Amino acid sequence: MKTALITGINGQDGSYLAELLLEKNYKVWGILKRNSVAENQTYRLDGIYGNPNLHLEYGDLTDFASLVRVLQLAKPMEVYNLAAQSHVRISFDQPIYTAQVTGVGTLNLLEAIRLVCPTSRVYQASSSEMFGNSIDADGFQRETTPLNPVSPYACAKVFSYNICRNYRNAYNMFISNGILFNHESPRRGSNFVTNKVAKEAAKIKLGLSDKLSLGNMDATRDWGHAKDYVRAMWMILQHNSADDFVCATGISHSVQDLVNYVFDYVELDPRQYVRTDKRYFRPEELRDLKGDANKAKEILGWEPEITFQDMMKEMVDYWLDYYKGHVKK
Ligand code: NAP
Ligand code: F7E
Repeated sequence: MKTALITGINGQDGSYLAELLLEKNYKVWGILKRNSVAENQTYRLDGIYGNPNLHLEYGDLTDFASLVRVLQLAKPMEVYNLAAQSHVRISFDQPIYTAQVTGVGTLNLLEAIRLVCPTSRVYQASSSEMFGNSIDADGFQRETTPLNPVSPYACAKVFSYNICRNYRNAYNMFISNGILFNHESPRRGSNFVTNKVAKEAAKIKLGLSDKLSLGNMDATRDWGHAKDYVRAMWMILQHNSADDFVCATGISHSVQDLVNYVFDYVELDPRQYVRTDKRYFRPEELRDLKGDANKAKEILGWEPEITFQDMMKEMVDYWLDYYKGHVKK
């Protein structure tokens, strides 16, 4: 039986990855950061909570000793480092905390792995945010595109990306970066733009709200579904050598396109409800993201399967059901 450890197991990606690994008959260990409301820690894990192959332990990326403790218990063959302060705009409000968790936290984990279980395979959740506003001449970002981060979050992710490559080369450890473009689902935090638009459009449709305030509507993103992207994480660690891979759909949409699509789906005119609000703009914006995932396709055989349109319908339907009282959240 294979054993995996997931940091950030109760996040969007961690919860889908845990489900995938349990289906593949792994023993799955997960690190939970303590929260005063215990239910908040596990609601995304409701479907697998109580599974005898799922083991949850308290720990924190900023607490080196807790990482050593969990690694000694779990003895994982694979470690997926998904924990992070992952919100880009909030990283401008909490830059030092973001650097400590999203940057130095990765180094804490690598050092703990080097000391406790140096042969474990490690997946690092790197991000398309690392490219900033660098774009290749053909309009895409790929593994060779220069990194030019434009937020404290992205700066921290660049540090993590580089320290992973350094540990791979210096200590001959199996450490791979997945450079993932935006990926979403009904489990996405509702302060990220896709789920915010889906949730608020559902509320407006049901007469529970009458406006939606957003920031920059011109930015474009390459949005895929989290289920496709956690499958990529697993495939990256099954490859015969450690390497870095971009995962993306290759199709990008503006925030305005997203709004138009969602409001069209719920048969409302967005011009009657959508406003811009300075609060949601960033001090420096990453304008356009569109990824070239050909390396992952050619070497791993990975391709996304769920379209942006089907994903957004799933998210809006989730919130419509939620506000009609059909789902417990
Ligand atoms: P998410 O929903 O925000 O989940 C982040 C997870 O990290 C949560 O479980 C959170 O726990 C945990 N965490 C936060 N601070 C921690 C700490 N100090 N110690 C231990 N755990 C901590 O993020 P996601 O969307 O699943 O993304 C997963 C990873 O991929 C993140 O590293 C993110 O930066 C990266 N990434 C995401 C995307 C994307 O589009 N989703 C794209 C590229 C890269 P609490 O919930 O209890 O705070
Ligand atoms: O913003 C614009 C905003 O917060 C997308 C994280 O998972 O993906 C995510 O980062 C775009 C930006 O995601 C609002 O300015 C407009 O241009 O959904 P988001 P993100 O910043 O792209 C990357 C790959 C990660 O690695 C991150 O961890 O939408 N936007 N109005 C807004 N964004 C938000 N959140 N809220 C608004 O009201």
